[in-house]
Amino acid sequence: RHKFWETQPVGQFRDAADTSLPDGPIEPPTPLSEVRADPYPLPAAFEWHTCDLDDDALLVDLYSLLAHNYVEDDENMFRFNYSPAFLRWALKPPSFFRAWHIGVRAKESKKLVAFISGVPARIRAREDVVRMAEINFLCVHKKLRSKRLAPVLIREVTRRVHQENIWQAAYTAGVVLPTPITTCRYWHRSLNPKKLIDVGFSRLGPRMTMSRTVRLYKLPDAPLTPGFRRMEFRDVAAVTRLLRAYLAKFVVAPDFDEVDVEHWLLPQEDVVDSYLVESPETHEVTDFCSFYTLPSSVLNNATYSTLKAAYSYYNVSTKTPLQQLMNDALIVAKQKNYDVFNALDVMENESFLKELKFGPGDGQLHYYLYNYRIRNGIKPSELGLVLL
Ligand code: NHW
Ligand code: EN5
Repeated sequence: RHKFWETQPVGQFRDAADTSLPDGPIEPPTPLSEVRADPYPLPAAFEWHTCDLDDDALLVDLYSLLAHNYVEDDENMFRFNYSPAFLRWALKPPSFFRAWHIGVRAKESKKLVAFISGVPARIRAREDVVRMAEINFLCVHKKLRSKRLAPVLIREVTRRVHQENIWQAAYTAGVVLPTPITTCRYWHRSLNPKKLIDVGFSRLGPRMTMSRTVRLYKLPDAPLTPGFRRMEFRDVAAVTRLLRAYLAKFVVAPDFDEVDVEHWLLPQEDVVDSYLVESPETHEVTDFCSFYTLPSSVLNNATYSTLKAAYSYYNVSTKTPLQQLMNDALIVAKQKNYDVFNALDVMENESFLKELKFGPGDGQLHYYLYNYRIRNGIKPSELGLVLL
């Protein structure tokens, strides 16, 4: 069934019933001297190209490969359109490895035709903090599909991760592979319902008119919580403390330090937005919310070419109720002209989704670990990890 995945150290569907297998690494590390020294062979017309994301021309090539060939919804109406600035942010976190930005080019034309990436992360599974690679942006040009190129890309990124003495990875996918640690649902909160309906992202509910729908999703003009403001550099230490204490509650979550928080959560225009509540009395930072910006191209629509979507990222509430905090996040996203606010049912998100008028989407997101078993998996609410 899975000619490639059957050969890999991942939970195999056939082991699902075996409760004797312990949590933790599936296979031990091998000595670095035994890690294959040279790249896996590609079909003769192609060559490996380690990408330099500081090179603007390369960045635009990667952007275009993904803009035309990356993930679509099940009816091929929308395709993710990660911006160049977003890609640079996603792929150059603290201590990133350039060797993990792996392109495949056509030898003759030098055209970029495939890509896969990893970035380093510390991820905690129960009590165990593990150095991992987060694998993302696996993409093969539409004209080169079903030729078994993806397994070559995956083996090559695995080899380069092993060369850094890292033996585990985390990744997400919309497709089912052996074997998810959990399966999450996407939820969507309309901010610009008329446009969403016009492009086929959502539908007019039964017995609903357009004007009733617009009224249903109306939001105040400005955030309601006193002390709600954008995160700044001076907040990094306070946000790190809040976030570390919060993420400790989940079974699988990143282990963020201040350097990580500065990279992943300090606001960057049209890439990542973070807000917090600073108590007007004590000036203590008590609550935090964030979202990242990932537009989608609208395929085959005469009026609109893109949807501007915000994706819920990390949120922490200690004083402001989470629902009120997320309502303020919706308000600022609406003010910034986003069309839709998306969230997964991870962490405590279930507690506000219905109340804030999110509706379930038709997409799922499966979470995976490579070479790390978690017996029986976990619930989405036990997951404290959001990948981009
Ligand atoms: S998920 C997004 C993946 N990208 C897309 O969906 C973009 C559009 N599609 C494509 O570009 C986020 C192609 O369809 C791709 C497959 C390239 C997806 N993950 O070359 P073949 C990520 O980036 C398996 C893993 O003929 P293709 C996460 C499939 O099951 N495996 O197919 C990436 C089959 O294997 P099997 C996937 O359509 C995580 C084989 O590929 C997959 O031309 C990567 C077929 O290959 C997917 N999304 O190209 C794993 N989709 O065993 C990282 C298909 O079933 C693992 N396949 O026969 C960890 C590595 C690091 C370890 C470090 C210690
Ligand atoms: C991870 N880094 O399917 C990359 N999106 O629901 C891999 N549906 O936008 C991730 N089909 O439900 C891959 N509207 C997995 C995601 C792939 C993209 C995807 C889904 C997620 C999506 C929309 C549009 C569907 C268009 C037809 C959807 C309904 C919204 C409605 C709003 C009002 C209240 C009810 C719901």
